[in-house]
Amino acid sequence: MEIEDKKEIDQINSFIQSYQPQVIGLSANSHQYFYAIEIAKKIKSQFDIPVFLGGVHSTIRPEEAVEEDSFDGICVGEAEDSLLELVNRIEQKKDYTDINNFWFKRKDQVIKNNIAPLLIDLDQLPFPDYSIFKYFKEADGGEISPRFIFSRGCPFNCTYCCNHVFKKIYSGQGQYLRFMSVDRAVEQIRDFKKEYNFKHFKIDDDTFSLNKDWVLEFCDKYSKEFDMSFECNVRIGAVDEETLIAFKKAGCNLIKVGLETGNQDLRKEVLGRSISDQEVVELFNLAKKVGIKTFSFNMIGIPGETKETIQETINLNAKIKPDFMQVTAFYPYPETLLGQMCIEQGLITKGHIDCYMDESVLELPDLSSSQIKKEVRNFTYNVYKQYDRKKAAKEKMRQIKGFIISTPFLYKISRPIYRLIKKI
Ligand code: B12
Ligand code: SF4
Repeated sequence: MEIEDKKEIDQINSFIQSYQPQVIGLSANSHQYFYAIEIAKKIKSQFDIPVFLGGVHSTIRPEEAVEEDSFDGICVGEAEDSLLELVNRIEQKKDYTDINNFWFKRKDQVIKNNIAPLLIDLDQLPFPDYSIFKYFKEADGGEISPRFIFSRGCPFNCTYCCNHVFKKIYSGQGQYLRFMSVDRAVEQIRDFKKEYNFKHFKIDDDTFSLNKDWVLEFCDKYSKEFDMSFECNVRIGAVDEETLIAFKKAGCNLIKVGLETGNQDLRKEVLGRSISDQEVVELFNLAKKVGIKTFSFNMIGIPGETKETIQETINLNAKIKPDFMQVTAFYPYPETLLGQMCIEQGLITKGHIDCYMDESVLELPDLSSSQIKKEVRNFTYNVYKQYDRKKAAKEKMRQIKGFIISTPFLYKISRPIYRLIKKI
C-alpha cells in the first residue's frame, strides 16, 4: 500500500520536527498494518528515531511483524506497563531488549520476551488522554461523541473474531474478561465531561450487556448524575427485558447487535454463534417495545454462503426492521478459526485489501468476490425494498451518487448537467 496523500506524510514529518520525540509508537489492526509499515519507512528515511508497532496485528502475528525492518521492535498484547518501561529505558539510554511483551529483531536473531500477566484491576488504568488527538482539541467547545471502553475481553468464541485468539495468547496469564468498577466508569465520564462538551457517547465494549449486575448498577448511578444519551453493543442471548428497561431509563437510545447472517446453520456451524432466528426477532421486538433504536451488523461472503443464504439475511433484516444496518464483506482475519479454515480450503485468492467494507478476498464455490461486492452494495436497498419503498428509493439515490463521485468522468460531466437541471 502506498501513502497516496502526500499531505498526510508531510503533516507527520512537520509534527516530528516540531515535537522532537525520542520514540514513536504506531498502532495497527490487520487492515492498517501495511499502512503502518509505509509510515514507519517514511519516518525512518528522514529521522533517526526508534519506531515501535503495537495493536491487534502485531499481537496476533508477531512472527510476521518482527521481521519488518522499519520497526525497531513490536509489541504483543496489552502494554500499558511495558510501554512505560520502554520509554523510561529509552530516556535513560538503557538497554530495553528484555522488556515484557516486546519482540525485537537484532541481526539475525529474534528476541521474544514473555507476555506480562494481564492487568486484572482495570481501575488502576489512568483515563485515556484524549487531548493528544487533534480531533478532540478542535471539537472542544463544539460537539463531540466520545467513545468509552469499560471492560476488556469477551467470553464467547465466535470463529471470525479475534477474541479466541487473544484468549489463547493470554492463557495462563490471568482472567481474560475484566470490568472496571462502576464507580470508576462513571468517574471516567465525569472527568471527560469536565473537559469536553458532549451530549451523546458511545460505549465500545465488545458486549456491554454481559454482566447484568454491573450494567444495572451502572445505569442507576449514571442516570442519577447525567442526562446524556448513549449507545452500546449488546449480544443476543446476553441481554434481557429488565436490562433494556434500565438502559432506556438511563438514556440509552441505540443498541448495536451482531446478527451477521440470516441463516441459522451458518451462524451456528460456521460462525460459532448459537443464536436462533427466534432469539434475534425477540430481541429486536423487545427493543422496539422498550423504545430503544436498533442497529444490525451483517456480513456477506462467509464460507458456505450462497445467493439463498444472502436472501435469508436480507429477509431476517426486513423482518426485524432495524433503524440502522451495517453490512460488510466477510474478511478472514489472521489466526482466527474461520481465517484458518479459509486458508485450508483454498478460498483466499487476494492478499491485502485496503477497503474493509465491501471488498472480499474470497472466491467461494457458489459466489465470486465480485458477486459478494455487488451483494454488499445492494444489501440495504434489498432490505428496504421489502417494506419501505421511500427508504429504498433514498438508498438507490445514495448508491447512484456514490457511483458518480467515484467515477471521475461521470463526476466531471455530472456537475454541468446538475447546474443545467437546476436552471430549468
Ligand atoms: C473500539 C473498536 C472499534 C472502533 C474504533 C474506535 C476508534 N476510534 O479507535 C470502531 C467501531 C470504529 C471499529 C471499527 C472497526 N473495527 Co474494531 N474494534 C474495536 C474493539 C472493540 C476495541 C479496540 C480498543 O480500542 N481497545 C482498547 C485498547 C486500549 O486496546 P488495544 O487496541 O488492544 O491496545 C492495547 C494493545 O494492543 C497495545 N497497543 C496498542 N497499540 C499500541 C501501540 C504501541 C506502540 C504499543 C507499544 C502497544 C500498543 O496496548 C494497548 C493497551 O493495552 C476491538 C476488539 C478488541 N477486543 O480489541 C475491535 C477490533 C480491533 N476491530 C476489528 C475490526 C475488524 C474492525 C473493522 C474492520 C470492522 C468493520 N468491518 O467495519 C473496523 C475498522 C476500523 C479501521 N479504521 O480500521 C477487529 C480487528 C481484527 C484485526 N485482526 O485487525 C477487532 C480486534 C475485533 C474483532 N472482530 O476481532 N472498531
Ligand atoms: S460476541 Fe462479539 S466480541 Fe464476543 S467473540 Fe463474538 S463477535 Fe467477538
